[in-house]
Amino acid sequence: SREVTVAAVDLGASSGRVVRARVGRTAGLELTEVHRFDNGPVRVRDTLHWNVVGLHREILRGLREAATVDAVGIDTWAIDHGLLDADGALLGTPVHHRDDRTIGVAELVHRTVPAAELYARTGVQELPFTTIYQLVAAVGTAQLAAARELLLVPDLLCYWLTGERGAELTNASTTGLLAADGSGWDTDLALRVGIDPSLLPALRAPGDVVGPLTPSVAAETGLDPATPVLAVGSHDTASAVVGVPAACERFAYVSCGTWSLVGVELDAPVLTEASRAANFSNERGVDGTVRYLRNVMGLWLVQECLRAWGSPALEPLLAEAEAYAGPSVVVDAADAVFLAPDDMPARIVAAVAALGQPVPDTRAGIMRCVLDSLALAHRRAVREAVGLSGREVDTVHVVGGGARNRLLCRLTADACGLPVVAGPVEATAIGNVLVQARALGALGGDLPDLRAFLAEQVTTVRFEPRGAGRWDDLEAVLGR
Ligand code: ADP
Ligand code: LRH
Repeated sequence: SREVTVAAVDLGASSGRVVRARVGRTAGLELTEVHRFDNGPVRVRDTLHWNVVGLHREILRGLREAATVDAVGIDTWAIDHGLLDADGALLGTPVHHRDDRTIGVAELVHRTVPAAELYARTGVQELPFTTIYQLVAAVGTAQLAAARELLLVPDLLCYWLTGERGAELTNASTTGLLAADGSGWDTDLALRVGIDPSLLPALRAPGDVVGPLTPSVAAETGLDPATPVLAVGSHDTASAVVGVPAACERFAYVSCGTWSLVGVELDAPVLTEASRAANFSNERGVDGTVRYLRNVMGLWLVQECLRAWGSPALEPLLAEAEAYAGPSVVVDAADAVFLAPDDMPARIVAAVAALGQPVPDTRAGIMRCVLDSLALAHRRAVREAVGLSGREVDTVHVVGGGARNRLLCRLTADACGLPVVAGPVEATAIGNVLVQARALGALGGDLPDLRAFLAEQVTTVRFEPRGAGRWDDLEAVLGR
């Protein structure tokens, strides 16, 4: 049977990697991480940016390391974007969604288009930094006035490899400007909030060919200029959900990295008022699926505590948190108060105190509070996703860097009262690879077939749930 080799570029909010994968029914799935690099916000004159040119350079390096491949696919975090001028040049440096320019913008937009109407049209949860709000925040700037096209980050990086522009569908669904049924841009909505709909490029779907490499990219990477860049689930979460090694549809997922994205996979969006009130998003998945999920603050809380403490090693701290014998205390890990960088331990302690709980006074105590809070937030999101969608689940799959955090996986199993299957850590890169391999004809079938293939190729760790009593008490602390 056919066998292919592809390069998956997977950029998370904290690190990026280029993975070379050999895939085939007989060959199986053989992954080699050929290049890895840090990523994160860069503050320039009081604005948080992404270093996209630096990321492009790392991609070129990674592709050179990957050597001969049959195709390349790129996924990154969602929502953020670059603006191109009439010549196709990037205007300014893309802004990070954690920047404060969007504070108060959602409320402003809701005066023109009420939140309930926005949800009915786009099915997107309220996040203060959704693309629509970022664009409204930029109305009146010289930059937006000069802009002729908006490219989401993976589409921008694909454009720099190929010269071809477009908007991949899974990621487009995170902008708050795509119709909830995925049928196209909601141009009326854009016009009503003062965004020129001609900024929004033609849509493409996972598996589509973006184009061959430009001659200069081919020369710099040593790749054959005919190598196609393929659209994948360019939203990292879309690729991560493809990379969940689930045996059947009765699963919830926690795509656990800088963010925890928690939910279920559905055939159609849930646009009820209860769903809106619970702040669930209907993001478009690969093959027309819906990723019905909520954003939980995720390992950002851990990352920012470590940074505040001078970057001590994570694993010894997790061991101390596991042994921690102080009282269980929690914060609401879905709360936007934790969005911005800096002073994270102080913000967590303040939130613990505000809920009338005893304040942890050691690093281990704060770390334990963060992990208990994440587990509790995972439980709430899983239970609400099940309740609101009617999709029954019997397993919670944890994928991404968080699958390496055994304490968090165990707490998540306990809190949810369901077994957790942890891994693969690189589910996102794997989902990217699988969609490319299918487009090239090395794999066939639909998502269940891809997942069945995957389940045979990866090892996972299973955590059985233990008594849920403590979690009911913690749930009561948060109220709601
Ligand atoms: P993103 O895609 O958002 O950049 P990742 O999925 O790469 O995030 O996950 C990164 C996170 O994984 C880190 O912030 C860290 O909390 C966690 N992690 C990485 N290595 C380990 C480890 N050895 N033990 C526990 N957690 C880990
Ligand atoms: C995770 C992610 C998430 C978005 C956020 C901006 O990396 O793509 O799905 O909400 O980044």
